[in-house]
Amino acid sequence: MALFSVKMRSSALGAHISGAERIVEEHEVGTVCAAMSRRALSHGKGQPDSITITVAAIHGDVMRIPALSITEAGSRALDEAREVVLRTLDPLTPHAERAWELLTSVRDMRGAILFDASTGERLERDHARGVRVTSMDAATATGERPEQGSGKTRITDALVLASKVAHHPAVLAEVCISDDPDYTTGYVATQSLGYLRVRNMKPAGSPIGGRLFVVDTNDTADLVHYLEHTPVLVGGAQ
Ligand code: PML
Repeated sequence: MALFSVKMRSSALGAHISGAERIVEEHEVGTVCAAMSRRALSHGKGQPDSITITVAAIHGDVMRIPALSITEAGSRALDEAREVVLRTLDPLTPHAERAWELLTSVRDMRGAILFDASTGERLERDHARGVRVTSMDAATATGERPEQGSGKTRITDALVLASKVAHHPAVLAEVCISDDPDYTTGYVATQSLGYLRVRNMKPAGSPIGGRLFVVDTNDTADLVHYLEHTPVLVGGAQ
């Protein structure tokens, strides 16, 4: 069965607005491209002036991994959200506060910050762009999913991405704050903790946000290659 990777990214005046990733069968390509463009045009961050959709055949194997389990932190305000994140990162890096400061000072990044656990330095080559995680989907995409719209919700997309990221042994944790001004729930994820949803990660209406991966590696190139290129299906029967 031929599988295709479908990627969308949208921008306005050169600033990133949104992105989406699917892995689908050939007969789903048209529907998914149409759904992705509709979705790009109705994003909370505003109207894009450019939408790029790329379709590429996947040659070779697709990795299948389990989804992280989802739990909720129940944080009622920004300082409680910050505490949840710092409590999770503290055992993993002596620079947890710096990680939080960094993530709450960025916006409109296409990709994620790679944050060195031991030094607190950024490892990604392009700080404005970050490292974009691509080539992934929920395993249910291939055949079992009803054909209406893209069939994806924000949480499913985030869980798929977080599961792919956490699966690499160099990644100790991920923190995500949505850069959609209308969406204030984010998450912190690790392989052992799972996907912990954290409400009130930022004030309503704020454009800040992005993703930060706390990593421990001597081989950044291998990690970036996995994040950007290895096709991964998440969940379903392994
Ligand atoms: C985004 O806006 O793409 C980030 C989504 C984070 C989802 C957090 C959640 O509700 O679980």
